[in-house]
Amino acid sequence: MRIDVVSIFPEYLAALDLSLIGKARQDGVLDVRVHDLRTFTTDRHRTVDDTPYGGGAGMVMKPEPWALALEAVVAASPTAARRPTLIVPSPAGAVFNQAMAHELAGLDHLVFACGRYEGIDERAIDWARGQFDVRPVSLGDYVLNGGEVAVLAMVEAVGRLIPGVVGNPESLVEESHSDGLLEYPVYTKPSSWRGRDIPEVLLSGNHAKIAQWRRVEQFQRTAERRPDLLADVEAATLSPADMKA
Ligand code: 6GU
Repeated sequence: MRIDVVSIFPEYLAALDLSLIGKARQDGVLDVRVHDLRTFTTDRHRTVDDTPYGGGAGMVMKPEPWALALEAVVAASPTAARRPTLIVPSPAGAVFNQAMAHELAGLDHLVFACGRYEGIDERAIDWARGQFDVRPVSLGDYVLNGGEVAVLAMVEAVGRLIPGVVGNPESLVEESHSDGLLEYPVYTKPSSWRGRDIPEVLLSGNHAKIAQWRRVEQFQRTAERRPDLLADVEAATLSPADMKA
């Protein structure tokens, strides 16, 4: 997968050299390129922002450098035939979730446009719809200063779903949100620690019983912490054993 990130703070994305994503880049599974928006300015001061028409607080990112940067990214796209997906991180976007991560993990070329200040001139976004599948995306209902931290989160969530990025693909199967529920609690040695014993069923060796216990824990946890998720879980996935907990 090819990933391009355009930002006025390319150093923010240095964390993508680390850990599993860094390893995937070294292995050639992920081709991540970070671009400094200011290299696409044409004035001496390398200006990327200006005051908003209509007034109001803060600054707005100018459309010209964005168009030049995104044109360069399209020109260098390895997917010449298809339109790359342009993700515009914004608190005004659709909320990112695991389903979206899976969807994006199936694409060949993702481009992230990191806005700062009060956002990017809307005409640049509209213009981009001519060459990209444009998707404004939010991490949740709070405000960040810019898209960079959101890109770190999204690239990690998407990247780890690409075959070959996570060493053991089985670890992707039983994790929070993979089935719409939160993950069950996990324990490791010692079996007794500071007066706390692990749940006895986990020592039983009865794999069916363990699986059933974990399923019940998933439902209890989800009901307590994220009741909103339960509405989306298919009624069909509820077995009588899940219900009686
Ligand atoms: Cl994706 N961007 C910004 N600037 N703020 C956010 C966000 C994204 N998601 C939540 N808050």
